[in-house]
Amino acid sequence: MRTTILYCVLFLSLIVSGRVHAQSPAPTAAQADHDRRMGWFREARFGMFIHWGLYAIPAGQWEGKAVPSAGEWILNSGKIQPAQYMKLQSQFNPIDFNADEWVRIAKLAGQKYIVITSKHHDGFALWDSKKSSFDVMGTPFKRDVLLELARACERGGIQLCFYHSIMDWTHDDYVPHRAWDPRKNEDADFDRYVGYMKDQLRELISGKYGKIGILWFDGEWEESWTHERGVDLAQFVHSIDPDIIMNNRVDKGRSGMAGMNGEGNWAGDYGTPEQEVPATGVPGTDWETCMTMNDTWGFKSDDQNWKSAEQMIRMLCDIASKGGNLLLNVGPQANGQIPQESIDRLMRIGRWMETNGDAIYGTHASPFVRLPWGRCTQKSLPNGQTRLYFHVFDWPKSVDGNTNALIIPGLSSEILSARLLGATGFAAKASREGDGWSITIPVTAPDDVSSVIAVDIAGVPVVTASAVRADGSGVFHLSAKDAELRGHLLYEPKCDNLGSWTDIDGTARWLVRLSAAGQYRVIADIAADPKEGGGRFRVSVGDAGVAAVESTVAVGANWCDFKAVDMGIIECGMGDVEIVVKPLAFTGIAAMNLRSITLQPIAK
Ligand code: H79
Repeated sequence: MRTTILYCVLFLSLIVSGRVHAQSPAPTAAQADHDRRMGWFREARFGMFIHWGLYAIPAGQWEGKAVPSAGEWILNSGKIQPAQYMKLQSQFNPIDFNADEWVRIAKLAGQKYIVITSKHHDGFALWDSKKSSFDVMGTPFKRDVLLELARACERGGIQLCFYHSIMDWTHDDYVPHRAWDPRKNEDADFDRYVGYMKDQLRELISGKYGKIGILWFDGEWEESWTHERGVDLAQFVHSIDPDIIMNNRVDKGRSGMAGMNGEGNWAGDYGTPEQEVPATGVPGTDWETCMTMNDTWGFKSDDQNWKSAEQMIRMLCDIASKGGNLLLNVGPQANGQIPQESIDRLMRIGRWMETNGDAIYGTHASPFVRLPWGRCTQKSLPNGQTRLYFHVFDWPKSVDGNTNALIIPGLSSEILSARLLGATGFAAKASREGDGWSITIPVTAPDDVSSVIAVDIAGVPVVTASAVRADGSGVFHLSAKDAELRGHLLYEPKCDNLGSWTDIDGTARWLVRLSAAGQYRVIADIAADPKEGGGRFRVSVGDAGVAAVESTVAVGANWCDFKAVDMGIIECGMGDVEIVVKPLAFTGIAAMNLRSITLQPIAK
């Protein structure tokens, strides 16, 4: 075993979030424009994604065989000839389609906007398009689905938005054609394709379908789509309606599925993490996580891998606490019905939103880096006070069976009032406790998924970082859940670890309070898949890495096969120090999964 001495230094800056409202410079015209467009979106926080098209007919099966991958990708994943796939048009007849019913479901769920696929990658137009015969009017159904939905949204007070794919697998002029497509790329005229796409978009945003909230572009990653084309398309859309929000996929700025833009000046109003929730929000950046309820966007008959309503409610709280929106997908069946499994979950989410919606709509990101029992969102009140919403996932256990308290660590601000959403009879009282507050709460949680306590404080929140303390034996347990994350890595609930650690600059950190000087053994609980993972990593004090221990990632059977790695011994003075974990080198796509770091005191 290699022994390394790591000297701990005092970590000085304790105040992590005073929410300093410094006098900021006047916004640029572009910034002001963006803020004006984004108003309703920031208020809404929760929307319904609808993936619906011809792919709902095969529903994941082609010629009797299940095609792996998402249902709407069947043409690509099943290597189906585009001409063959297009014949599905003659089978599209969703006699149970009822736009008012879809809107009713979205509203009951508490969703404020709908983003529906006007056109997905397969090129099929779900509206009456004068520019293409590959549209819904060429099906036996012959009804303008988008027009019916637009009317229903207008009646129901839901903001309608369109998902529109740039990539188009069936259009003659889109390149590149799929590799198995006999059409030659040389025969295609991509400029003509872009003209066609603009013509179709003009049909969608010129008023016939009401005022469209978002154009949600996708399929921008192929090399035929360029930054110049993205900027041009965004200008084109705004020349018709300057209020339309566009996601970042109109341009080339998105870096991977994490969905946020890399360095550069890109068109588009917001980032689009797909199937993941960022570890933290990015202050000053708008974003929206899009997420499926099972593992497909377009309906698949054999996908029963449903997330629970509990998971999705907590995901919504988590996202709001990081300043983002949740766009939750449904994939209606070929008959026009939203799967019952989706409806059941949306109704449960809706019941929660009915009581707790105030803690989601129009809120801003949490002023806390982390809270041991849940999440926080906030709203500025007109009188200069701030309302903090504490989303309690893990309700505290009553010590005596009669009284109970929620500890809010690190909140310096004065609490003026506290109340429990959805529990009219209970009067919550707040008193100072340690570096924060204690709030009286009922013995049992009003909602076993997440109960919300709304707290009004004077001014803007002043929060100090709350350091991890040693247990009774002097051992520090630094768990994945409690880490502050920077860069691309995620908390993964499945095996309770930090993972998707694909970013060499991605760090996990904990503030630790050492009440006495001494030596500590550093144990890291690590897993790595033998094919995909591996590399070296470091545990250090602060970011400089002057004082650090290093180890090779222990590779096991899979991503959840954890092994304890003894990294060596550190010597610490007393005080608050920040322990930082960072990968140094990868041998695969991600370095490791980290479940915990343990600091064990060495007896003198
Ligand atoms: O419409 C749903 C999916 O059909 C679609 N987006 C959601 C909203 C989707 N398209 N592709 N994918 C999902 C997965 C494809 C990912 C990749 Fe890539 C495209 C991997 C490489 C190219 C993402 C984009 C990562 C790098 C560029």
